[in-house]
Amino acid sequence: MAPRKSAASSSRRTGATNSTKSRSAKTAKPAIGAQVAEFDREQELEVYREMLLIRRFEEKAGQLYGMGFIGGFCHLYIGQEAVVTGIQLAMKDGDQLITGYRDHGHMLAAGMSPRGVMAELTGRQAGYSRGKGGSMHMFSREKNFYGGHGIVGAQVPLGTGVAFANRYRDNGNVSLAFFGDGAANQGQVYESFNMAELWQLPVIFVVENNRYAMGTSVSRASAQTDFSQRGVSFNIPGHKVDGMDVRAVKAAALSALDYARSGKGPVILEMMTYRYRGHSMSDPAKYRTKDEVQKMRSEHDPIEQVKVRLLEKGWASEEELKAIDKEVRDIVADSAEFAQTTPEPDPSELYTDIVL
Ligand SMILES: Cc1ncc(C[n+]2csc(CCOP(=O)(O)OP(=O)(O)O)c2C)c(N)n1
Ligand SMILES: [Mg+2]
Repeated sequence: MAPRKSAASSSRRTGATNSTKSRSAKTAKPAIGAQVAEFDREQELEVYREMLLIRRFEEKAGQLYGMGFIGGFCHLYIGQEAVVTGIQLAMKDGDQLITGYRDHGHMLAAGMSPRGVMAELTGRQAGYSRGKGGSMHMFSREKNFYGGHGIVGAQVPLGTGVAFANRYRDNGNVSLAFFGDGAANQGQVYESFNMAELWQLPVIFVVENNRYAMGTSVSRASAQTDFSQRGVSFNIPGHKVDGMDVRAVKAAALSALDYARSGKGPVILEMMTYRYRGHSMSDPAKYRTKDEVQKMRSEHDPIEQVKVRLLEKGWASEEELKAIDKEVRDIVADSAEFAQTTPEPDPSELYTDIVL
């Protein structure tokens, strides 16, 4: 912990470190990305339940959107569940999450209530932003969830700022900033990389590479498609991880969190993942074939992988897994019922929490 403290006090005085310490000393990169965490029965069941909750919640949100209960934008996380679930397992109390607009899974993984999230989607007073933020704008200080951001890439400098505050306060926490392959081409991302490495900030940059930014594939939009290497010119170590395997995600996150927490600075984790649904509810997804989606679903589905392991090892029966599904569906049905029946904000709320 010593280097973190000394660099922190330096940045407190100057706003930056003038340290002449050789940054190339960091070339011994931690071997992250290739390992797979071994899960016992309880852990397999826990991730199965967690990922299923996200999936069923998102399916229900999609239905409610189609029925007209949810307005505005709504971006579903279906297919990407292993990323936030595996990372959350590796985090410690006090570590913070921040992401873009594809954020419902992150909120549930952070422990926010399904009722509160669903009620925000339907624009109700009991929602996390009192019904005035919607899908892309929810926060929970209690659960260390810093949003929910509709401006592509905006969460990256914000998450870096959260890491700066951790450093300044010397609280030992790490901030995790999630963003997409499209966002990874933005200038503000590289300004953040530079400052994070310069000041050795405790931040993990998680690139959720789901192969598309709206309707544009990675290869059409990116000169360098290996996002794990995007920090090379800043001397930030980066690792490519199978983001469909929750065990690989957890193992990579544990190593990266250790590294950042010990004061060595940021790490980039490129999570190779895939979204099954369109970019948002209004996207017919004509830029890719149905076969491509079907292949991912049948060969790499993050939840199915856990299910197969549980069954093959004899750690759970089909009936037990069905019972978990039922339990999860009940939680989601309850949140949907609540979100349709709880009151809308009072008209007097039109003028609160806004900047004119
Ligand atoms: C600054 C800015 N530019 C453009 C947009 C429109 N936009 C919304 S999402 C998106 C694509 C981002 O893709 P990616 O970062 O890969 O995230 P994903 O949607 O795949 O999770 C774009 C261009 C925006 N919201 N903000
Ligand atoms: Mg993307």
